[in-house]
Amino acid sequence: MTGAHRDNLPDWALEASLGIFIHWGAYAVPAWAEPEHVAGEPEPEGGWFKHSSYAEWYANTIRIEGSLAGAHHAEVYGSAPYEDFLDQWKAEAYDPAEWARLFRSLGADYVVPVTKHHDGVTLWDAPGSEGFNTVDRGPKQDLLTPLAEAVRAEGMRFGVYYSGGLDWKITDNPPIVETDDIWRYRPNDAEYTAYATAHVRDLIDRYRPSVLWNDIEWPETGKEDGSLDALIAHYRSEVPDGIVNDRWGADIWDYRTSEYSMAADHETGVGWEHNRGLGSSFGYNRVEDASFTLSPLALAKHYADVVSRGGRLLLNVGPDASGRIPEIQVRTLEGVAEWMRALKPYTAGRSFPGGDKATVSAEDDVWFRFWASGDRLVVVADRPDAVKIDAPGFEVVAIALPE
Ligand code: FUL
Repeated sequence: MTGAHRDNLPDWALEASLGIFIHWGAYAVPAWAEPEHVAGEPEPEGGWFKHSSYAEWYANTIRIEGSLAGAHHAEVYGSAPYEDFLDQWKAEAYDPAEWARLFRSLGADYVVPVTKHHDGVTLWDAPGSEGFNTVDRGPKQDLLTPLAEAVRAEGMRFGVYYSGGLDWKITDNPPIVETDDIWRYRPNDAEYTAYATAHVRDLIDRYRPSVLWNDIEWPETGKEDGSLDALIAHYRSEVPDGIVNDRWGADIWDYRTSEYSMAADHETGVGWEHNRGLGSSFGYNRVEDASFTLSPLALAKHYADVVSRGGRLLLNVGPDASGRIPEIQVRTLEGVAEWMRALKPYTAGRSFPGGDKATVSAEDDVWFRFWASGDRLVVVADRPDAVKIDAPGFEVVAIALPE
């Protein structure tokens, strides 16, 4: 193993097929975005950022002139600064053991909460974050420690998401209205590098995360002065079977990620990871109703599709400000939990493509996916009886989609 890449993913990551992402932050207080657009699909007129369906981008979207989010904010909150939401975020119903039971009921292998999103609020008392974290304000507690404990008590692994690239507490730039602005307005200086490095080091030392999931690259100074390499080396030595994602903007990654309809070319081999929300947002969006949310059947198909192509699904939940996972999301998760749990044993030991020694076919109107799991050929279909399977030497397991 080098610092930059693992030679192979550890067994647990190859066996895993389902992770749960959690985007929970001060943005859960307003919990508002236009839900119509799915990331990576053709941009709406006026651009993606102005109409972003990501509620966790609220602090940015409301600053874009003419945005509906801005109008919504003015109407409901007047000129109140985003920071007020941190104090209004009470987390009064936070019950990580209940979350963990729900995630486990789906057969999840690992859980990755956001520990600092682009708004800069840290969900623990990160070094140097005094006055802008959930211990000093709002929930008034380290939200990560009890979650790590609850997740591990249910036999799952615990990972962390950290926004190394964007931190709107630190920067004071115009809003991001086009993709290039992300790179233009990313803090890259030595001071921020030291700040972010100390945060991630603290996350490693306190929580020993199995997944280190950085977002929007890493500040340039850290790439150049060797401190990012040292940070990753520290992680490797502290958590030898931990894995690192591919969003550092450096030659550092153990596996590739894709998000909604973006970056599909990253989906190769076994062990990549696809992330998306149950609806079109990661953070809770109160505007999303069932029409914007994956149904149990749609989630089952999405999961089978990702698994059949060698990937893991990192499925996001967006709790509300009290800490409850909204009913609309719970309905889908509970509706498909039994089915996903039953599929689980057949998702391990995948080889991809599953079918180089098998032929699986059906009429066009039959939905099916298949893969090899050890010496089994697993077929998931809406009508398994209508699928022709020729798989000499394989034990065939045909599984019907849920109703
Ligand atoms: C993106 C972020 O900008 C989104 O808000 C979300 O966190 C997603 C997982 O990564 O790049």
